[in-house]
Amino acid sequence: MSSKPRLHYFNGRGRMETIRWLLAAAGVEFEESFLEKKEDLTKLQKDGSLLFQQVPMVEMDGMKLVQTRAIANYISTKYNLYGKDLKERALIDMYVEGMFDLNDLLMTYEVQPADKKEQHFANMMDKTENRYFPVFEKVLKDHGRDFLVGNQLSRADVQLLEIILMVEEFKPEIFAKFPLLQSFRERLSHIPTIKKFLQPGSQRKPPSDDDVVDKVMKIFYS
Ligand code: P9H
Repeated sequence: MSSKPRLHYFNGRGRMETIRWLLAAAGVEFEESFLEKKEDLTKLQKDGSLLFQQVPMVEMDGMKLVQTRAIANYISTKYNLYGKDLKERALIDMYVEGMFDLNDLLMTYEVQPADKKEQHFANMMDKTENRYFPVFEKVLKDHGRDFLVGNQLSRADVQLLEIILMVEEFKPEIFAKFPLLQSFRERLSHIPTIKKFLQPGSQRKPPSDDDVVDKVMKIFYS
């Protein structure tokens, strides 16, 4: 039984991508079991591997962890990505919960029905440009350090970089308004563990194309 964490999800971003980012940023190698068909999900549901009959599920340290935020909390605490004290943790939690709310909009765009896509896109870009990015641009300005919280890398930095790169795929011109987010992106991309995860051939997943969306529909909605 290898001691590497084993991630159970489909071969795409969705709710597991943030977990992949946190493990990669912490320099932790992991293995993946991809759900390819509905039976792969029902098998896990039937053998009691999924507390709430849902994935993401991560097998690590003898546990079958479910619920994306719970998994992210465990990994962030174990690998010292959660700040140096309770106050830093409170700041990090506020920032990453905002990021999860934005990421929910970004990650569900691909699986939107055609007639809802345009409205969903307009809303997610409006929230990005007028609610979330102005907050993180100001935090970087006021804090004046390399990282969002304290003076060490935390999960807030990793999850912000994940979101910046996703938004860049949708609307790169948006960053003209956020110069500090741009320099943050550059700076974080040079951290060795993150640089490695950004290399072609890493376990980072590409945006979901129609094949992946079809597979998601078959696994979770048929
Ligand atoms: N609170 C895929 C792409 C983007 C966004 C979501 C789903 C929720 C957590 C089976 N799991 C389509 O909906 C697939 C969750 C976990 C939980 C699942 C069922 C989803 C998706 C697959 N559905 O944060 O972990 O919604 O297992 O029976 O509910 S992910």
